Order: sequence, then structure tokens, then C-alpha cells
Amino acid sequence: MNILLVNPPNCGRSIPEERYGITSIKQIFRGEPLALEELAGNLHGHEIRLIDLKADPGGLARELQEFRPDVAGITGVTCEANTVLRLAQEIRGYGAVVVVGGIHASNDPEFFNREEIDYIVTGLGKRTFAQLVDLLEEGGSVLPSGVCRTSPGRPLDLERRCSSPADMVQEQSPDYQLVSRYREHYVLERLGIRMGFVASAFGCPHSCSFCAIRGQTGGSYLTRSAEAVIRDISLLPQTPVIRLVDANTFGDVRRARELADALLRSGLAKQYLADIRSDTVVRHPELLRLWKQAGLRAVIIGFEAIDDASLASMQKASEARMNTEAIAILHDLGITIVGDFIISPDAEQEDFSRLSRYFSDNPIDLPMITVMTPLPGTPLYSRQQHLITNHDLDYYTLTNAVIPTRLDEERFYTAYAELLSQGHNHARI
Ligand code: B12
Ligand code: SF4
Repeated sequence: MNILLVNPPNCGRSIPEERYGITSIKQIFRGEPLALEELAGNLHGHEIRLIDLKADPGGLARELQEFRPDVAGITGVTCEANTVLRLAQEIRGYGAVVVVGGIHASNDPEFFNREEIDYIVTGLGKRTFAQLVDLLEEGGSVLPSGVCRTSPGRPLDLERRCSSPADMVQEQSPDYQLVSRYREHYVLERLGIRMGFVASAFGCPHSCSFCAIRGQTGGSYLTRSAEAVIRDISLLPQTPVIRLVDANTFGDVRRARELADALLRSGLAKQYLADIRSDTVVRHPELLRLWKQAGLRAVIIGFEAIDDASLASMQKASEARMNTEAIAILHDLGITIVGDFIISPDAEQEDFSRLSRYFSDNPIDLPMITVMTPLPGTPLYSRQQHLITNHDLDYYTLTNAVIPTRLDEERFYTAYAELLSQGHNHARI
């Protein structure tokens, strides 16, 4: 069969830009569509193409005319969900069976219960997508668990499940060749250095109330073997920087230590970017020292807030003191810190000022600030659903307030833009 895998274009709308002409908040991100490369790595005996509309926004019609896919698989995050529907409609016009998966499909599958979509896949899809493709080719009526046929007008008949180690299909590497024509596009912003993506773990052992990651695995935390991780890194020889795209690379400390040892032994002279929690840094500074030796260049840490009450309200299971201690430890080790902070739509001017002072007092190399967003499928969404005034998912980029701001809205976005600009003044990665 001809199978086309589709990565949506950069999308999402910006309230500060549209209403107040503030253009500095909306961001463009770059990186390879590893989810689709993973799916492709487990498809055998088919003709497969991958179109990355983030790198080639106008390329879909040409690809559809040339390739005439029998099946199309589309991925997407929440702010891409409306775009996924538009893409599905266009692809359907060519007669392909349309399958949608990814983080939004996993967290809010009913959203995709529409005419233009045939199947929805939730959770890790590497194994189930291959099973679905087999079923479409050979016939049969029993869908794999985690896959459902759409039924517009009626609730989906979907069995919710936790992904298991078998769903990672570790023995098959991602098909990185499928994006070779886009490789130049996948660079580390600011430095222009090529960056490749490798997965070493899925899900997270924690359950912060705002976080969408639970949908990725249905709640389990799954780690890949060091051999599989090193094999995948070796498939990216021209790529000096590897982003481990895990939600939490260090969720199992023993395994993280084994992986660092294996990276050291491998002789791969790469630099790594990885996600870690601040409490892990504070409890295991020796682990970070080891990872620094193995090539850890930068960590991405969800600090989220600078006071205990806010952290508790997010079920972050951490303390503000851990954040400052982690910053000091990482700074001493010479590991670059990309720090995520969340600003609530409820914020007052003093909250912006306090965060500004925090950035002046603590050496965070690149602060990333998002607006607290009740993403469908999260506990925060259940709690704040009644407060939401903007239901258009195009705005769910984490840089818009979808519930009313306490401050005058223009003042809120002006303070937000000022804070971002302060944080990015001396940014490095
Ligand atoms: C790499 C990454 C990116 C890359 C994406 C590369 C690409 N696709 O082009 C870049 C840098 C471009 C990016 C951008 C953004 N991202 Co991002 N990103 C990630 C990250 C770190 C890893 C994703 C990944 O590659 N995982 C590895 C793959 C193998 O796993 P996977 O994606 O889950 O795929 C598996 C299953 O989901 C499923 N599956 C996935 N797609 C499909 C499709 C089909 C057909 C099937 C059958 C199955 C299937 O099978 C896959 C294999 O098992 C995640 C966090 C995380 N750890 O997952 C955030 C994450 C996905 N991003 C997120 C967000 C919010 C964004 C942005 C809005 C920016 C921002 N503010 O952070 C933008 C959106 C882009 C835009 N403006 O249009 C959120 C999404 C939350 C949500 N519900 O929307 C996440 C979860 C992080 C977070 N903060 O919580 N991102
Ligand atoms: S620790 Fe990070 S990845 Fe894990 S649930 Fe919390 S925010 Fe999500």
C-alpha cells in the first residue's frame, strides 16, 4: 500500500498579535517529526512517504497528486487539531483512509470523531498503526486495542489503555531517511547547529495537573534499552546535538545512570539536551555530573513556579527551594538550563515583577514562559472547564490566555512580552 505520513505545518493563533500588535510572543519551533519516523520504522512491505509541512508548508497537494496514498496518518498537538481536520478533508478528497494519532488524539479523541477521519489511534502508535495497516490490507474486523473507527454523531467505542513496553517496538529503529530532504531545516535555533531527535523514554511517573503527557502512554512510564537508544543516535552521524525528546529522561534514576554509562562507553561524541525535574537534580547531583561527562549540554526543567503554594496547586510534587538549589547545582556543573515557567491568567503585575526578579537573581540560561492553559484531557481542564471563554484550539499554543485575565488583557500581554524579552536578553543554549 502507499502510506503517506503527514506532519502539520506550524500553526496556532496569537491573541497578543491579533489584538495588540505584540509579535514577540508567538514562536516558531523546529524539529523532526519523530513520531511519524517511529511509525514508519515499523511498517514493512509498503511504499512510505513522509511530508513535513512545517518544513514545506505548501507541499501537500503535490504529494497527494504524485503519490496517491491508500492510507494517510496525521499527527498533531492540540493547537494543530483544527489544522489536522483541514488536512484530513483535503486528503480524503484523494480517496485515502485517514488515521489520526498523537497527543491531542490521545487526550481528546472525541474531537476527531468527524466525517473526514476514519480511525483514531490513542497512546503509543508504533505497534498499533502497523496492526491497523495490516488489517486494512488483509481485511478483518477486530481492531487493535487503542484504535477506534470514528462514529460521527455517536460516542466513540474506544477502549482506554496504558501503553506497554511492547508498544515501543524497540527492535525497530525510526526511519530517519524519510526526512533526509528536510534535514537542513532541523537546526538548534540561535546556533544554527543541526539537531536530531531520539526517544529514550515515554510518559512520566508524575502527574502534574496541567500536563498533557499522561495521554502519551495512558499513565505508564516506559524506558527504552540503552542499546536501542545508542543504535538510534548512531543513525544520525551528521548530527552533533541530540535532543532526547522524552517528557522525563531521568524518571528512573538507576536506568538514567545505566544510560549515561552506556553513552560514555559508546564513544559517540555527541551533545545532549534532555528533560529533568528539579527535585531529581537536587537528590542526585552525582547523576548530573556523570551525564555531563557523557555529553549533556543542556537540560530542560519544568520549574513552573517560584512559590510552594503555586507548585502545590499544580500537583507538581516539588518545592520552590528545589528549583533554586537545582539551578545552582547545574550552573556549577556548567550544564545549560532551559527553564519552563507558567504564568497564570490570574497573574497580577506583582507576579510578573517577582518572576522578573527571580530571573535576575538566578542564572537560568533560557527561560521559557507559557500561559497556564487547560489542555483538553488534563486534570486542569476538568477543574477549569467552566472558566474557559476561548474554545478555539488554534489558540491553545500555551502563549494565549483562554480563560479571562485578571489584569487588563493588553496589560497582561505587555507584561508577558516584557518578561520574555528580559529572559531572552542573554539567552544561550
Ligand atoms: C519534539 C516536540 C516538538 C517538536 C515537534 C516536531 C514535529 N512534530 O514537527 C517541535 C519543537 C516542532 C514542537 C512544537 C510545539 N510543541 Co511540542 N513537543 C515535542 C516533545 C518534546 C516530543 C514529541 C516527540 O517527538 N515525542 C517522541 C514521539 C515518538 O512520541 P509521540 O509524539 O508521543 O508519538 C507517539 C504517539 O503519540 C503516537 N502518535 C503520534 N502521532 C501519531 C500519528 C498517527 C497517525 C498514529 C497512528 C500514532 C501517532 O505514536 C507515536 C509513536 O509511538 C513533546 C513532549 C514529549 N515528551 O512528548 C512536546 C509536546 C508534544 N509539544 C507541545 C507543545 C505545546 C508544542 C507547541 C505548541 C510549542 C510549545 N509552546 O511548547 C509547538 C506546536 C507546534 C506549532 N506551533 O504548530 C506539548 C503538547 C501539548 C498539547 N496537548 O498540545 C507537548 C506534549 C509538551 C508539553 N509542553 O506538554 N514540539
Ligand atoms: S514532571 Fe513534567 S512531564 Fe512529568 S507530569 Fe509533571 S510536567 Fe509532565
